[in-house]
Amino acid sequence: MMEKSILLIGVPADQGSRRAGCLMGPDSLRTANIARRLSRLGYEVLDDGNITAAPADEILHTNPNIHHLADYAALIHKLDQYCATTLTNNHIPVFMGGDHCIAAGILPALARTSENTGQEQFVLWLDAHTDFQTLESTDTGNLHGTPVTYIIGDPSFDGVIPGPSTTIKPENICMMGIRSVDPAEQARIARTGIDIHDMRAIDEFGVAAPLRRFIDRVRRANGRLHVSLDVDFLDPDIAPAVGTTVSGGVSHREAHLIMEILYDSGLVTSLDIAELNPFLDVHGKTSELIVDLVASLFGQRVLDTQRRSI
Ligand code: EXY
Ligand code: MN
Ligand code: MN
Ligand code: MN
Repeated sequence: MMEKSILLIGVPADQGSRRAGCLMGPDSLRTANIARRLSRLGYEVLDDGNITAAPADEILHTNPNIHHLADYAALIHKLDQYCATTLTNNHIPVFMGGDHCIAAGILPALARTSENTGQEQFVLWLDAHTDFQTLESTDTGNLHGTPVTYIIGDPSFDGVIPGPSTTIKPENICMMGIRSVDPAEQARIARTGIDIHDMRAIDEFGVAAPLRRFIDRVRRANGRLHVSLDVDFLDPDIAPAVGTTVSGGVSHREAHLIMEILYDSGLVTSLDIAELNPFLDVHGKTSELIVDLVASLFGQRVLDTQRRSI
């Protein structure tokens, strides 16, 4: 199989919440030498620069808490267009965020590509949060709490901003690291069929068994697997550079094990890294940890340095 190259794309977006700083995420990962770490594993690594969306006129919503709706719509559209015109099967895109809103632009486009190749798109959502609020139910008005609702095609966006070109089936989403779910999200997400492994489940059963079950489902479906890595899925003690910290997160070793199992599966076709806010970091500690995890996702091993093709 042709060795795939890695395409780095910066998405310096931070309109998903009121706390600024995620727009520095892409350059922080570049400063942590993400390209060099991956090229040392034998990959050709291309950096396509940053994607930004011009702020449009404000779109107002009946929920007065919501802000930046127009920016959200512009970002989604720009990312969708980028994916449609630039991505090919020759490389693995690594989207460096930027707020988790970026997933709302990336995933519908990836799902469309998968559909065009007769494949199913699957998503491993690594996050402390379910990101399952609607425009009506959100009480913070922070749009980074809504991307999963958006990508499955929730009608709350109808008539407000353009919906996803192609939706992700809820049953094709597996969440790990969950430990902060709003009441409005709890009421709805249980009915969707999304495969959720919260921290209680991880404490009881670990990460390997549930992840391998999900990977087996992707393989049986001949699916394509996107990993949406929200940095706040990690414990804030090891990854403080996020705007919505929740204690009791995934450990360094659990995170590396997830990445190593994913690499061994050979099924990962794309990645986004979200919520990294270097303004909140301690001497680049979080950015360097994320780069190390990404290297594990692409085949870095302590003992076995032979890179198997992904
Ligand atoms: N559920 C809360 C809200 O809707 O504001 C917190 C969401 C945090 C979302 C971050 C990106 O993961
Ligand atoms: Mn955010
Ligand atoms: Mn998130
Ligand atoms: Mn989160």
